[in-house]
Amino acid sequence: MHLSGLLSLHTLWVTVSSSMQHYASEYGHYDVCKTLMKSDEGIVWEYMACQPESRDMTKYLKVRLEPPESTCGEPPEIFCAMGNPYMCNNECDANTPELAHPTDLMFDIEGRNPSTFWQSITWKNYPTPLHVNITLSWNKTIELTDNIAITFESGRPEQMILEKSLDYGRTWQPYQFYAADCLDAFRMEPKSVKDLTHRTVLDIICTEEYSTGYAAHAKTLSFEIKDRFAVFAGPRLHNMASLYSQLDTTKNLRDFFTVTDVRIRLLKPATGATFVDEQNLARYFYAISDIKIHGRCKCNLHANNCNFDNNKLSCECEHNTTGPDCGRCKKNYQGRQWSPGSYLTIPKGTANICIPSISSMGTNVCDNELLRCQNGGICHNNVRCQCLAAYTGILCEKLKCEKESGGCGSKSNHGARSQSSLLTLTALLALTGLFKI
Ligand SMILES: *[C@@H]1O[C@H](CO)[C@@H](O)[C@H](O)[C@H]1NC(C)=O
Ligand SMILES: *[C@@H]1O[C@H](CO)[C@@H](O)[C@H](O)[C@H]1NC(C)=O
Ligand SMILES: *[C@@H]1O[C@H](CO)[C@@H](O)[C@H](O)[C@H]1NC(C)=O
Ligand SMILES: [Ca+2]
Repeated sequence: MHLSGLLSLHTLWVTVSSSMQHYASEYGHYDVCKTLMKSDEGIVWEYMACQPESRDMTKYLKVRLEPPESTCGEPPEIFCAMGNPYMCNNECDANTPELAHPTDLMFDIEGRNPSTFWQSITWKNYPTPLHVNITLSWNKTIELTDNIAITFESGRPEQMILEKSLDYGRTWQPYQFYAADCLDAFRMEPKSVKDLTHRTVLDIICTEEYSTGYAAHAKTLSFEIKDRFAVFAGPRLHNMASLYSQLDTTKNLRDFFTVTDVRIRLLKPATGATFVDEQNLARYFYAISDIKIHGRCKCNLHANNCNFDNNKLSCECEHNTTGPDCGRCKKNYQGRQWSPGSYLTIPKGTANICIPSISSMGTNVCDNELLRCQNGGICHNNVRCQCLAAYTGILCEKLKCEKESGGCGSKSNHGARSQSSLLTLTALLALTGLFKI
């Protein structure tokens, strides 16, 4: 055996042992794109659906305020102590580091005391509403994987809308409404995320749970991603496989957790009372000490790494895909239409790799090196794809119609299709002169 054989055997062993460890601990985690496998034809790559790990996404965002001059301290101004409207001797001064409250203090490491925070101008123009938009942009499609949590040092706002964009800030949709009184603020019935079911999980709700004003012990406002996951994966998210298969088949569900930007629309500060105290307007403002957003780069299940280079996140695409989200096939790999990887079949999914363009293909039906069999099918003697149980078609390109899921359309249609693929297969076999095998 020569050196390259030894080397690939070693790689095989390392890959197999690490992936075994991996699959034993977590079911369907999709963190490797390929492993070396032993087969009848020798050692070959096996390709799998893959995704980058979930991480703290606040490190990679850009923040923008509307109006831009919403941060306090330019010129310096006096504000009242939070929770004590009669102690109005605090100063915000943008040009004195100890007294400044810039936006980056929403994303620094917390845990120290006192906490560091961004602070808005005060409501000195009452009764003109104090509206501030905080827009967080990644310039990259990301998938949220945990609750968004916003910590207010000022008392939580009485009215707020969390919004998202999926198109780099061109259009916006609400994610959730927050108000001390939903009917009054937004003409919406108050709801809790706990009321959501399979049917209503994507409903946009107004909640009163996070707007109880000045209570010093309750500072956090949440957008509950995990409770929504739990509708599919169970209360302790023990059945992620069920969530993944739902994500695979339901585009709306996938898109719901996908964003390029998030916007916090602050509409009314905490007042803690029915009436605004016009003698002490310096007690009303917004202050945020921390924002938590966890997610992963959306790479269409074609990458397990996402890099941050030149201030920009991008997927390290595998499976011969390319683009910031691995959203298309590489040049010369357009032998069939691009498609995202699939979480199915669980636990390894299907890579749906891009295959070489037709011009560079030979004439047999399939070829292990060029991997024309799809969805995990294996090329048998270059004439036939051996498909996994759930797939059919010459190249295993079709999902088998499951009786219980209602089939792939009307029976007659299906019959006609499979008959025509049989004809194609026969024709192909005759053409390549392999009919006698
Ligand atoms: C905040 O953004 C919304 C759209 O998401 C826009 O309608 C509104 O005018 C903005 N508010 C401010 C203060 O710029
Ligand atoms: C966003 O990313 C693209 C590349 O994907 C780049 O051309 C563009 O300049 C970036 N925009 C901003 C505002 O950084
Ligand atoms: C992608 O193409 C390169 C050659 O450009 C090849 O070495 C590699 O194995 C291919 N990967 C996949 C997943 O097909
Ligand atoms: Ca902080």
